Amino acid sequence: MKRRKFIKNTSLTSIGLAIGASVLNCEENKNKKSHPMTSTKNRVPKAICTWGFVNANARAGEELSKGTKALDASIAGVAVEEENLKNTTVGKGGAPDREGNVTLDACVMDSNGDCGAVVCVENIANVAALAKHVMEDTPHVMLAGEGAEEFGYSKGFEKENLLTEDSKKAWEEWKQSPEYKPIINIENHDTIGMLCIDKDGDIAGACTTSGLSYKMKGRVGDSPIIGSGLFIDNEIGGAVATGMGEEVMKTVGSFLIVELMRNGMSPQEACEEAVHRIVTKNDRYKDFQIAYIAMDKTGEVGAYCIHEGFTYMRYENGINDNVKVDFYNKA
Ligand code: SD4
Repeated sequence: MKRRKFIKNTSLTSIGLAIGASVLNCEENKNKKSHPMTSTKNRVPKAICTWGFVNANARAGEELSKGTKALDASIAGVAVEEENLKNTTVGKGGAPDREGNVTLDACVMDSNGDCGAVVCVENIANVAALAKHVMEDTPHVMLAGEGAEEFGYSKGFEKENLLTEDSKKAWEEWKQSPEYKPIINIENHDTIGMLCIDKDGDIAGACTTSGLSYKMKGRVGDSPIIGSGLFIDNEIGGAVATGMGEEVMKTVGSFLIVELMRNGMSPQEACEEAVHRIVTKNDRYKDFQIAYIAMDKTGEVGAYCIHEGFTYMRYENGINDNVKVDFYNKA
């Protein structure tokens, strides 16, 4: 593809997701029959996820090895961290907002293009599974707050207090001098975003978080926003984001990466370009982290971030590796 046409297509994302999506879909339809990534031969199931979430990624990989579809493997994988009380950025045990409420956000996207999301959920830990119910059992894509919770209880989800003693103690200490300053690479683990490709070659994913620690009440970041925290196009690939959600949302980061791959970039090139979009428009990038991981239809993986310290997990053929990621800020 000629460079000029490539730039024309990709810049559409900055004038709006809806317009960009429809125009790019025209391009996609034109190219559908000949797209090089649609072959389903020789594919090995694979799971990747943000940060060093060894157990979560192993769980997803084992599910894929048993033949579980990509969406259910992703949800089973991220549930490990949603239930991990020691993880203060996902699920039960997550850090609260500045008023002491733990509020969870999550979304899922399936290989057929369906998706579901929940935001500001206060009393249910497995919010990625809840997002799948929104996708499958409602006419909607996203439910928020009490409505999402009531729907969850009707589906049999347990009501639980998500604020653990440890998270409460840390919040009380924070309140002594309440400065809102998200820390780059918090303890080296963070939001979990996961992408799986199953034995049929189908790609799906999930993204789940308690969001930024001590955020304003009602704040929602990129993680549950389809196109920002997660995007899948089963003909092309998928991407997920972690880090400062506000900056990911401004560039519709995961959608951008998938569209860049559609236009011929490798997953690595696409992740790098998406980070460049952020750092070139924002001279405050030294103060926040953004990291992306992406996988294309052939199972090729890429990842890139602003600051050193981000890693991702990769499960393939029974091997679960933690991979160090190249970064932009080398100054
Ligand atoms: C958010 N992106 O709520 C999430 C938080 C995160 O690394 O991933 N932090 O903005």
